[in-house]
Amino acid sequence: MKLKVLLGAFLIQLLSRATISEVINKKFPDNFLFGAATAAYQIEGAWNEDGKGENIWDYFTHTRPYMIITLENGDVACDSYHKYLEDVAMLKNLGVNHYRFSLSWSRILPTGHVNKVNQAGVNYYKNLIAALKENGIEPYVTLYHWDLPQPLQEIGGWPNPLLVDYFADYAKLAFSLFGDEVKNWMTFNEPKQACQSGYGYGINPPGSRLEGFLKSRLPEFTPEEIDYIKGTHDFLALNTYTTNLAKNQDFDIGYPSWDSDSGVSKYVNESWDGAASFWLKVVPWGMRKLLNWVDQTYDHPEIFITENGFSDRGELEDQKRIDYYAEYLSNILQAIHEDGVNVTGYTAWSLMDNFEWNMAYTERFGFYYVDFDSPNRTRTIKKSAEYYKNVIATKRRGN
Ligand code: LGS
Repeated sequence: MKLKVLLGAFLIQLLSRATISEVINKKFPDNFLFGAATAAYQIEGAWNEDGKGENIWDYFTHTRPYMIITLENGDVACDSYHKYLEDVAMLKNLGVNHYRFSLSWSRILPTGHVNKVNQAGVNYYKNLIAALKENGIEPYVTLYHWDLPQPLQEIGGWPNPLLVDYFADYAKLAFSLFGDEVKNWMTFNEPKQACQSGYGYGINPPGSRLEGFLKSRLPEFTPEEIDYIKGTHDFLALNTYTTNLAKNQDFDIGYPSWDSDSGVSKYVNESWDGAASFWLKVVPWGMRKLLNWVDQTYDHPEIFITENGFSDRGELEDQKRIDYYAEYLSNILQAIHEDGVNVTGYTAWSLMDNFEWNMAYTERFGFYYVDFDSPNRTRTIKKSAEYYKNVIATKRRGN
């Protein structure tokens, strides 16, 4: 009996070793794209320079500083408005194929409306895009990463149906200004997160109160609208960081439920490793499971991972970040090679430490360390940048 158990354990060991080394040696497909991401409010700074209008994050952090853990804001952030050439050099050093960044709507249209274009803002993005192209880096542009022009909030914000037209006009303008150079566009970053944090928890702007509806507060699409949008996407953009377990609320074990309307409560396994962000547990197998779920639920779409990453407090020897990436990338490799999921790209969050919303500069996700105390926002390369560089160059998870 003992011998059997031992033999079993030995075989399992052999098997798992084989699988691990197989995965380590597996390559991403030749045309697989690696990139890094940021967002305008989190990095640009220059909040009121050169004609930029105020947006809801400017307004929120200035009028309710206590909503941000350190009372700080993105007024200067990484100062990328002035230092974008350094950003491009950092991207170039990583060897990324693409850079996902967002346009600040109010930098281009200070009032939110297309009748007043801020040429300095347009030039900023033209220059950034040109510098990226010169260095062989494809721009992947998000139109909306949570920073609505404040004047549009003053007419009611997103619940006002007029916003559909404002957004469409802004999007068309962006396509006409940058469309010759930019071939990959993303509409809204994490609409669910923006709705939930802005209108549900109220921790993000506009910060409305929890309203105690028992059913969905979202407007519903008409059958015509459903037909209209069907098939209009080219790929499915996926941001993912962690995994929760779900259970019937009756068996609550005390972990806070984030979805109390649904009767299901979420929890995590306390043995999972954590990051600096309280919600971020390291659950690499969750990546493979999620990719398979999306693949099956949405009829085998092209999936482009637009965010994935790990936070710490700012270590330069950031081994935990490296381990996170290695394990998550392994699971993507398995989803591609073993499960046939059509994942075509991966975008790490983030190029550099930046303004992490309510957590300000206390949670750092970057490949580059940013010194937010230095007036020129000095950037320093971290060990994980060297790791990612190698992943990109070899198309293997390495480590
Ligand atoms: O910086 C953001 C990253 C970091 O973690 C990025 O701007 C967002 O697009 C994205 O949401 N990011 C992110 N997401 C994790 C969200 C977890 C929220 C948990 C909230 C509990 C109250």
